[in-house]
Amino acid sequence: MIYETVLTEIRGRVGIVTLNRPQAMNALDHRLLNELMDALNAFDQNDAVGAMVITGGEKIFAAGADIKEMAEKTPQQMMNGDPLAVFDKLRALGKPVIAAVSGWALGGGCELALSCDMIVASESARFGLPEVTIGVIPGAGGTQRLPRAVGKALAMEMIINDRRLTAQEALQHGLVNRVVPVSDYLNEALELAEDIASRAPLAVRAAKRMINASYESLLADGLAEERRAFYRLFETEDRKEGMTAFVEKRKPEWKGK
Ligand code: DAK
Repeated sequence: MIYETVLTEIRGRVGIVTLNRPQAMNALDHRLLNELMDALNAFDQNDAVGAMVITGGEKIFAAGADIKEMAEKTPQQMMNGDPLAVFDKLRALGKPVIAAVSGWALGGGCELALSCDMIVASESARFGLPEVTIGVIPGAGGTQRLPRAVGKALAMEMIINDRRLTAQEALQHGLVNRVVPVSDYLNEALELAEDIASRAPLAVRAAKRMINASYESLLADGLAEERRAFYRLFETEDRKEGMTAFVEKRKPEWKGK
C-alpha cells in the first residue's frame, strides 16, 4: 500500500508508522488520519507484527488537527466527517502501540500520543493541549485521558492555561514511560516494542485490553456504582438516624440496618 502522508516499515517484529507531513508540522489532516489508521489496522492483522510504533520527526511529532482544514468547516461538516473518530479505532487495536515522541506533540498530536499504550519521549519532546487558544477544546480524548494520566490539577492548567510540559515534566507526572536522548528515542521505542513482540501474544493482548479497561471505563462504571450504592444507603434506617441526629444536634445510635 502506498501512502502519501505516512511512511510504513516492518523492522524485526515491529510495525512502524511515521507521520510524514513535515511542511505542515505533521498536522493531522483527514488524509493523514485515514492513512495512519489503515496502516495500523494492516499491522494489527499481520501475524509477523507483534507491536507497533507511531513516530514523527525529531523536531515534531504532530502539531495537532489541521487548523487550515478545520478553519472553514461548519459544525455539521465536522460532525459528519468526524475525522478524529479515528482515535476511537486506535483504542480498539489488539496489539500494543507505542508513541515515539520527539519535539512538539500539540493538540490532537498530544491526544494521539495519549491514545497509544506507552510513550517513549526524546529529551526535546514537548506536550501541550492549546485548543482553547483557538477557541475550541481537545476533542479527541484529551479532556478525559489527560486528567487520568497527570491528575486533575495539572490537566486543568494544561488545557485551560495552555501550560506545556517538557519531557522531564511529562515523565515526572506519569505521562510518558521514559525519556532518552534525541539520538535514541526511536531505538528505545523499537526495543520496547520488540520486547512486547517476544511475549505471549494472547496474554499481551489481554493485558493491554484489561489495563485500558481499568483506565478508561471503570471510572464511569465506578461512578454509576457509587451512585447506586448511595441510593441504596438512602433506604437504610441508619441513614435516617444519622441525618436526624445531625439536625437534632445529638449523637446517632447505629443499628446496622
Ligand atoms: N494545522 C495546520 N497547519 C499547521 C499546524 C496545524 N495544527 N501547525 C503548524 N502548521 C503549519 C503552519 O501554518 C506553517 O505553514 P506555512 O505558513 O509554512 O504554510 C507550517 O506548518 C510551519 O509552522 P510554523 O511556521 O508555525 O512553525 P514553528 O516552528 O514556528 O512552530 C508549532 C511550530 C508547532 C509550535 C506551531 O506551528 C504551532 O503552534 N502550531 C499550532 C499548534 C496548535 O494550536 N495545535 C492545536 C490544533 S487544534 C476534534 C478532536 C480534536 C481536535 C479537533 C476536533 N473533534 C473530534 C471534532 C483537535 C484540535 C487541535 O489539535
